[in-house]
Amino acid sequence: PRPSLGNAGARATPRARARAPDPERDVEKSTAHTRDWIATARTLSEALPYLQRYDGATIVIKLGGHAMGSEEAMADFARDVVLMKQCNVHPIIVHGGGPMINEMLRRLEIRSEFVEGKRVSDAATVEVVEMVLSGRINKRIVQAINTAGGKAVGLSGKDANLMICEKDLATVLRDGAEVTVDLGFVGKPVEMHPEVLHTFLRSDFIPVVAPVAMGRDGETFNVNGDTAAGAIAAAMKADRLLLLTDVAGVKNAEGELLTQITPPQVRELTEAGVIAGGMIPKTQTALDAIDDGVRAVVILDGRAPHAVLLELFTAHGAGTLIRG
Ligand code: X2W
Repeated sequence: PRPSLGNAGARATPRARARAPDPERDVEKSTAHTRDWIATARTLSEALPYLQRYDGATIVIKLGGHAMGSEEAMADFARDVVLMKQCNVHPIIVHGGGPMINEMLRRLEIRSEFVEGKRVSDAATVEVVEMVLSGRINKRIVQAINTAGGKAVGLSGKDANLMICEKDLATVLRDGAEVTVDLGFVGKPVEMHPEVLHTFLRSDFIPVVAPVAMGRDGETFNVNGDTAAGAIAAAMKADRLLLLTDVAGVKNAEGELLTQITPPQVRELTEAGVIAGGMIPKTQTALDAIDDGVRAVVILDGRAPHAVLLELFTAHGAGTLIRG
């Protein structure tokens, strides 16, 4: 690995420049806190091996609806993403927005239910899902990244045929018998066309993807955010898939956080019922992504300050790393 000039200096917008610290003016303040500044410089210096390791890497970050906190937390997340790109580490953001879809469906008095972690989506529901995900949430993230001085581009699985889907079905146990449940317009990705993402990554752009996609007959499909992120990470052969959620990671039977586990261990913990509920779709996404060539997957708490930087650029790490 070598230090890369990457995109250095290419992207400071006038707004970002206006807010940048002024070394001349801040000199008095900095001498008053010399120790703090040395600690800051040391932190930056210690990041060097990580910056070298991830030089030119592709990192897919799934930002779940539960991990999207206040405006301040969103601004921090956006800054971290822009910092990554500035250091020649290429983020692709895939977002969810389950709680925000729930809220809009409630306002419109449309009832909604989940089967196996997936929202049963009739035509009216999928219309609302697309409006909320591709509209409100996608643009909120794009705006936050651009405010931090980045160049985000919002798209969904429909754009440039990024993700073609087929109807997904769920199999559940009812009265001891397996039954297939029709989830409506819930899609599973079956054909990926990631060229558009490669084009963005070669330039300064940061893609932000909403998990909505098209079927072969022109239907609109609602795709689970984790599933979409896994499919995109696999298609991009990403170095890392980070699943940002509202829990610390995978825990053992004693409730202790597991910092690193292998796919066979994930299967054991699932069979033993230790991995359960909402964690199952995440670990399943992780196993599929690793099978499909993603180097490692990390499940971590996106509400923790600077979770992404902590995971990528410090020895500390965060959450649970799953690697073969
Ligand atoms: C999800 C898409 C959003 C999502 C939904 O309708 O809620 C399906 O369930 P989170 O915030 O990541 O949970 N789609 C099929 O995944 O949001």
